[in-house]
Amino acid sequence: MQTQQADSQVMMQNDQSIPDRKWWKEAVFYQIYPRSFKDSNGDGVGDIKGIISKLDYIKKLGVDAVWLNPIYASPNYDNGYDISDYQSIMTEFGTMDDFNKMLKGFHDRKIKVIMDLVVNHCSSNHKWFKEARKSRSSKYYNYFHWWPAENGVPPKRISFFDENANGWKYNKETNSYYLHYFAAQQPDLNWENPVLRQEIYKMMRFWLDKGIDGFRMDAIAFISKDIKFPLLPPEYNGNWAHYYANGPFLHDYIKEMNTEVLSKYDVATVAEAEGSVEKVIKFVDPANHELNMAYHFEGVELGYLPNVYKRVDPNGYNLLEFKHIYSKWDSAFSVKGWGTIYLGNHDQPRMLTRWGNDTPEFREVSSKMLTTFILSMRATPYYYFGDELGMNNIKFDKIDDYNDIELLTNYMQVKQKGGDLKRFMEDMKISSRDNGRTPFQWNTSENAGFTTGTPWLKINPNYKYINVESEEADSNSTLNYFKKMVGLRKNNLTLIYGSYHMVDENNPDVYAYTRELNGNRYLVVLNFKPRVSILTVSFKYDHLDLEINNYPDKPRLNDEHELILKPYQSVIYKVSK
Ligand code: TEU
Ligand code: CA
Repeated sequence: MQTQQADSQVMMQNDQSIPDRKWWKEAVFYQIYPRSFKDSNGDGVGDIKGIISKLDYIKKLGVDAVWLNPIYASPNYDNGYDISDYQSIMTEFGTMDDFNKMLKGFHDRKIKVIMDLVVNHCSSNHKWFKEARKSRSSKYYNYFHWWPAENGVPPKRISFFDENANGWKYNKETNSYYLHYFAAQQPDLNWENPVLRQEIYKMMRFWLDKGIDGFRMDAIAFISKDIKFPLLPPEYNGNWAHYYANGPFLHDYIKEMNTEVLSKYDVATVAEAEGSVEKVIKFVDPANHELNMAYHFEGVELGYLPNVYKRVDPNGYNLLEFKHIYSKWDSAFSVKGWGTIYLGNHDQPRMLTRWGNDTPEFREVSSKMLTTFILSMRATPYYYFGDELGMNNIKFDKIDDYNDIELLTNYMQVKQKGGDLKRFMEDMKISSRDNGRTPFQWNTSENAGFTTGTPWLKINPNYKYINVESEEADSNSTLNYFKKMVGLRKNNLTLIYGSYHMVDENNPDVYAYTRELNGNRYLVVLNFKPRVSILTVSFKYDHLDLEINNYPDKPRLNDEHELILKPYQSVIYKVSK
């Protein structure tokens, strides 16, 4: 085993036949939501010292890089996405000294660290905004977008996190309204102002000079606005994010950021980019010299009913549409740039509940099946912490259990309109962001070993059996399956760079594809249904050798080249001609 691995690593390093190899294409990223990972001091909030105490756990997963959600100073209206000082650490999370130690700890273990860059907006507690709002003649006034009240009521802008959905807020001292796409505590920064842009570049250099390995760029597609603020184009009705994501100077700003900052470092950059393939691809087209990877939304947006806030279709999602979306993005990035693949993050419910099946019968198999999908596609995996354990939605019954500003402001909207709050609460059990934010489950002790105090968000009671300690001890656990799958991807350039072709494309129950490179071929087979399903292997082959399987038994292959799969069964074969 040891030598085999070493051999294939040597093989990987010497493989010259793949153009444009990059560490960030070959890496498996692990996303950590620091607030919920590990609390070191009993205040109920995860922190940097907590992360430091678990570096070996992360190393053992086999991942190559982590993305940390924001750890900067913040009043936490949106859990760190409202930054009051970009160059200091949130008090609850620790100090800059802790940060330096953590970074070194990751680097000593050969794990890269990318950080969140949140520059569409800052916090209303940021010095810039506190000064700006005092007077129109403040040198910071133009760091933000304002609508002077003498011009009347500003043209409607929708806010995602506002109880009236109003994206403008009146400020008395300046007799003007400021723009906030997110909460009123998150004023949008004015990228039109070159002085502001330089401040941001300086801040980025500060972190890069410290040695961080890149940025995940939050809501980056929204930074450029048409500052004449025309009426919202009606064709975007209900899809304001797509309008916001298409500002007139967006790509000029990113190109400038690249010239001024990014081009001087070997770093990974990933654009959180709402929008169509044509729009998103611009960020990563190498000819544009902007960013490396794009993180699209189309996959996770599938399966919601139109015109209601985050209500999933009670009939579930359509696997053919799912296959179509992921294939479309694969093919876009096969021509230009590079993509990412994920099913969960801090803005999403737990992948197991949303895309798999969290009933006791299918929890483990469907979780392993989804892990197989994420780690076998041609795109950099961004794997969300806790998914390796098979964590699922907590499904709160009471509004008071929730913390998320998005949910709470949308709840207020429904309430004000006299809408169906019961229904809203039911919808949120499936789709709310807090489902993905409950604390990590380390062991069976009180509070799952996350904290000795009162956790900031309730812990899923299933920690008694879904936790690191129990799963490390069980060779069949989802945790051990994840590690195995990471190993399989990392030792096979074919699973990273190989071409992708769907097999039995119109099969409504099974998602199957081959990955092929330099004569090596793998077949990935994923049964997305809670029942036996059949895949027709529609190409010629000599042997199918099993590489990984989420069941103890092999799928049966009959004489008609049909594979009979158990519920949620997933397998990867090495194909020989
Ligand atoms: O999310 C950007 C974004 O577009 C979100 O509104 C997303 O669509 C929504 O959360 C889905 O429910 C980023 C961050 O990832 C998110 O956590 C922040 O709240 C948001 O920006 C504002 O900074
Ligand atoms: Ca703490």
